[in-house]
Amino acid sequence: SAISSGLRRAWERGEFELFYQPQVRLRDGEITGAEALIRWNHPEQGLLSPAAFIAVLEADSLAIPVGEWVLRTACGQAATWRAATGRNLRIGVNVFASQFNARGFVATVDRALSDSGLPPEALELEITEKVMLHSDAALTAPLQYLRTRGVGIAFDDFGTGFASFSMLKHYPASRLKIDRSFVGSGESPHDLAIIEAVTRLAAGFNLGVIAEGVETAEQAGRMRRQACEEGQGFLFGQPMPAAAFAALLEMPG
Ligand code: G
Ligand code: G
Ligand code: MN
Ligand code: NA
Repeated sequence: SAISSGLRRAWERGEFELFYQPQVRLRDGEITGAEALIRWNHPEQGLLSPAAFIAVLEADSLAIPVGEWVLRTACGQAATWRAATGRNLRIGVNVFASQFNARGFVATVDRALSDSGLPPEALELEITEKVMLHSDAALTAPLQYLRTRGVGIAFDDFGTGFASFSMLKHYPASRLKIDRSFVGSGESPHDLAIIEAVTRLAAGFNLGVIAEGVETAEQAGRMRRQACEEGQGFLFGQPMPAAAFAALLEMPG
């Protein structure tokens, strides 16, 4: 397809770029890190969201090389920001299904860490249920190894899938990311009940919690009262180019 050959060219020409969206401690608004989000800088169409091309990347076996580039770029960027600010910033990196299921995934993560000098604790891999469902129990061991090394494992879009509990039981996590569909409309008693259940679940498993899609101060306050430590969303910042995130950290370049 057109998008398919376009993506291969984009990869060869270096048209992918990482944007960064701040993650914030709800108690005091302090930036704790960022989630890296890929964009395609299309020569004619401008910035394209991954929603439009992730499936094609997966189908064309580009997800593994592009995913490795995302990981290495994000780790390098985070190491630079940590060195420049002296702050204990974390970077969240989304993992493609085929990347996660490929042999050598753990080695790729290890190499990204050692080449960048980023401490394992500063990296959080974001894994969705969709990524997990296509994997088998054999993947528990690599994830366990990464956790043991200190790498964070966040369950992304938590609560939206059919197997959230099963994931918790079978894979090691360090944090739950409450999906924005529960956060954004949290005035409804049903959404509130889900948020309460997820934060209680997190406490029971000794995991951190972060709310996604926080758009208003009311939502941030509500999440804080529900014992959710951190938030991410348009209230704190849109996904932005690296230079803009650096400016937000009040550092040069
Ligand atoms: O940033 P945006 O809303 O356009 O992201 C759309 C979707 O693409 C989200 O589900 C997000 O998790 C996913 N995504 C964004 N960047 C990456 C990436 O670098 N790797 C993977 N695997 N998924 C990403
Ligand atoms: O699936 P994942 O959670 O990784 O997707 C992150 C996506 O959510 C990003 O592409 C980003 O554009 C989008 N996003 C981030 N914050 C907000 C928000 O406050 N509101 C909405 N509607 N979308 C958001
Ligand atoms: Mn994510
Ligand atoms: Na999400």
